[in-house]
Parts: sequence; C-alpha cells; structure tokens
Amino acid sequence: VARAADVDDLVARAQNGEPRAVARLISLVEDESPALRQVAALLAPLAGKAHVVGLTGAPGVGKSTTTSALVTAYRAVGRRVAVLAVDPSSPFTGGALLGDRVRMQEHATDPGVFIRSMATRGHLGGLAAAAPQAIRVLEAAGADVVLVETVGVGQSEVEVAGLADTTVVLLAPGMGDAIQAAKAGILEIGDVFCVNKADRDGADSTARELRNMIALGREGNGDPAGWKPPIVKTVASKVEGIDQLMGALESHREFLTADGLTARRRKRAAAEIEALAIAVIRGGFTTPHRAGQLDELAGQVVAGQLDPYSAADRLLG
Ligand SMILES: Nc1nc2c(ncn2[C@@H]2O[C@H](COP(=O)(O)OP(=O)(O)O)[C@@H](O)[C@H]2O)c(=O)[nH]1
Ligand SMILES: [Mg+2]
Repeated sequence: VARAADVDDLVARAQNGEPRAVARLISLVEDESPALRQVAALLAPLAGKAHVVGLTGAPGVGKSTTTSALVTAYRAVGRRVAVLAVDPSSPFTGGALLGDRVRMQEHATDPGVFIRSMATRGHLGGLAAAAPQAIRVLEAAGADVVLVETVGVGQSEVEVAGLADTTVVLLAPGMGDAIQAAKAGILEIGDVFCVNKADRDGADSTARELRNMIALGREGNGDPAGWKPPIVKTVASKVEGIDQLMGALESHREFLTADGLTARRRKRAAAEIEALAIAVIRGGFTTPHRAGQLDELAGQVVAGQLDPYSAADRLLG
C-alpha cells in the first residue's frame, strides 16, 4: 500500500515524465489500490490537456501496427505521445498485449513516448472508470496525444468510443467488412474510418461500401453538424497513409470546438461517475446484512407476497 507522501512524490515524478512513476501510477489504477482516491484527487487538476484518440476494430485488422506508426508520425511533428493498450477481458496485463509490447519496442527509448497496457477486469468500475483514470496519468506526464487501443472484443469496441475525443474505426478488406461493422454497431461511433491493409485486394470496394453505409446509417446520431467522417486508406505495415490518418485526426480535433469537446468529455465523465457509483452500490449488496436482506426479499417475491420492483425499492431504501 502506497503511503500518502509516496503518492505525492509519484505524481510529482510522473509530471516530470519519469516512466517508472507513470507505470507505477497506472498499476495503482489497475489494481484498485486504496491509494487510488488520493491519486485521483492529485490528477484531477492536471487532466484534460491531451487529445484522446480511440482506435477500435476487429482483432487482426492492424490497430497495433497503425498505433505504432501514428506514434512515429506524431513524434515527427514534435508531439509527446502516450499509448494505452486496454484489455477489458483479461485480469492480466500481458497476454494478447505482449506482442504489441514487442512491436512498440522501437519507441522504448524515446522519452517523448509513454506506452502502457492495462487490464480492467476486476476494476471497480470496469473499463469505463479505469481507462479515464489511466488517461489522466498519461496527461499528467505531459502527453499531447493519448492513443487508446482496446483488444477488440464485442462491447469494448463500442465502449472505447466513450473514452475518446476522436474515435478511429479500422477495417480491412475481406475481414470485419463494412456490413459486419454495421452489425457490431461500430459504424456509428467512428469519427474517422481507416481501411487498413490497402495493399490487399478489395480495399477500394471496402471503402466504397463503407461510404454508402456511413451515409445511410448515421442520421440523427449526434454528429457535430457538418462533420463528414473521412475514410483513409492505409498500409500500416509499410507506414503508408499514416500522415493522412494523422491529418484526419487533427482535423477532427480542430473541428470539435471547445463546446463540442466539453460536451464529449462531460458525457465521458458522467459514464465514469455512473460506473463508480453503480459499483459502490453493488459492493454494498455483498455485506452479510444486505445479502441476508436480499435473500429474504427474494423469498417474499417467490412466495408472491411482494413484487420485484417494490423489493428493489426496499433493498435500496
Ligand atoms: N498486408 C498487411 N498486413 C498488415 C497491415 N497492417 C498490419 N498488418 C499485419 O496484420 C497483423 C495484425 O496486425 P495488428 O496490428 O497486430 O492488429 P490488431 O490485432 O488490430 O492490433 C500483423 O501481422 C501485421 O503485421 C497492412 O497494412 N497490410
Ligand atoms: Mg493489437
């Protein structure tokens, strides 16, 4: 357990860009450390400075390769970049992310790059609460851009959109095509679309299909008026199209006026607070007293003496 003075020191060192302090703070977030409240309080005034970019798409589509190429592109224009690889399904940091770590090695000695992975299973508020807190750590460390990549599994693909100022949806020809993306509900969340593996057959038809589906499917989803999600073709493994992709991300960031950005961030903070509050309430049910009360109410519902809505009111009352 980190002592209060240690936490102060850690945050100060993270602000100086010390990678070890950044890593330690993210571990505190991940492990749901008792020191987390103090960490959160110290980080609150330091947050909100970075452009948070989420990358989502089916496994294998090229998210990690694209992320790594984007890091290089942002570094070339002098930005400090952080990468947060999030695995919402695994209790371990590592596993599926291990390969990504190897891939990110080329950036390992650059003091302007922070790369962290985190697992969120077991965190009190799940991805919705753990990731924003980790993002604040990276902002405190001076990141101008935070790239958030999730291991794409179902709901997390959509959830990552809730974490970002700008969301990139990646597709590749012949896999995770536009129709599948539509089914997964990820067409609505893209601010920028990336057809990666454009060295393969079918990239143009995937882009065309995507353009049609976007035009059809996005009415009334709260797009800032006038923003037409661009479709960028890339070959991430050969670093082709990456500057255009970065340009599209920058354009979206510029397009989001202060008001638009604040609105997105308020939604994100609301989801974070809600996730934490629900987790606290749920945690309350596991006390022996509450568990006993719940069991007794369940008995009354089964016996037809009480309806479940009234039972829920009593449990919360
Ligand atoms: N042909 C081709 N392969 C690519 C491209 N981008 C990535 N890959 C390869 O696709 C595989 C999966 O990439 P990865 O970035 O790990 O995908 P992720 O699961 O979405 O993070 C790797 O073997 C990459 O080298 C590309 O533009 N063209
Ligand atoms: Mg990956």
